[in-house]
Amino acid sequence: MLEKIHKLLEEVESFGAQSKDQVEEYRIKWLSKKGEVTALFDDFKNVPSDLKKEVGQKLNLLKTKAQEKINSLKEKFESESNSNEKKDIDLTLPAYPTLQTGSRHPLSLVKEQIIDIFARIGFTVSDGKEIEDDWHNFSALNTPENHPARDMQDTFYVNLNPEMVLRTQTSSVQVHIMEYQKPPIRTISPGRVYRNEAISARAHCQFHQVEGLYIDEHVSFADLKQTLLYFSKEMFGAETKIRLRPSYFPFTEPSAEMDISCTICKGAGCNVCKYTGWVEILGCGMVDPQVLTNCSIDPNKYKGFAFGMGIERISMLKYQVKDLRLFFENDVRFLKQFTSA
Ligand code: 2U9
Repeated sequence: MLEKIHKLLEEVESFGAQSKDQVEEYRIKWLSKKGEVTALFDDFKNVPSDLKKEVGQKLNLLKTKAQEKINSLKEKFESESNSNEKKDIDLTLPAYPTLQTGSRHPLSLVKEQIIDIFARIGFTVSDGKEIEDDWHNFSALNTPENHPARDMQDTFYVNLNPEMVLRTQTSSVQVHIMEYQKPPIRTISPGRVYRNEAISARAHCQFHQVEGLYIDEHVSFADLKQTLLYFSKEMFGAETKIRLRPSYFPFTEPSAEMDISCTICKGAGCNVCKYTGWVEILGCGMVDPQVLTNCSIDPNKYKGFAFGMGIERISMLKYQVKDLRLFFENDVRFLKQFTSA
């Protein structure tokens, strides 16, 4: 028996496995229920009693050594396979799951830019209600009873008695301001407006406006022109030119529409400006004295200028968007093209 133990001890000490499977093979060979070391323990009862002490010690030593060898080889193979797995990790890959970062809506970007440009010359921002009464949306703004803008085909009526409408212009916000605030007033009103239009590439039943109002003593048309020139250069670039064409609005007199030199061809002529070199971006004028009177402001003491523009129109020119509907569809393929500066 001692001889067998010594042979096995030598085998254990010299054993070096090539693989994890081989370690398992030898664990079974030595230490399993039918293993060689286990068999020696079973035979121990037949060892003469004078040898029991020596054989017992050697047998225990063999078992410990075999167990230690198996454990250390197992550990070796496990740590090797772990480090191989680590080697396979490509640290340059993006984190998983890839998180998509959002982007600001182009209309928000342009709105914020317009607010910023006017804030630099002292204009505040006024907010108001989207559902308005007839007075603030139409009557105070000198829009007579029989004006086509009041037609149900142009305006969404929410209630007929009393008449309540989805606002068709954000100048309604400024009527409220004039009613409770004394001049000087220098404010812009960005916001959503509604018109009962068929939806197409050029028209929608909702869009966004910025209307501006400046009321003080001695405000002149020259102030209006210079303010709009400043805005156009800040928005479209320092080389931008403006021109004013006479127009008509119920709430301003005189009234004008303003063009800027085409941002695409710089005035040379292209299909964006229809080969005129100019594109219309806003309407403006001196606030009609009747509108001031309607809002309890003395037209003999105060004058004012006003202007209004569609944010979609400015955004279409700035980003060369050809279809208005894209702004309302929230297609991420469109939206992710816009990043804030
Ligand atoms: C008050 C009095 C007058 C605001 C003005 C325009 C001219 C104008 C349009 C541009 C394109 C609306 O979005 S659009 O369809 N607006 O042409 N808006 S003057 O006049 C005011 C504002 C407030 C108290």
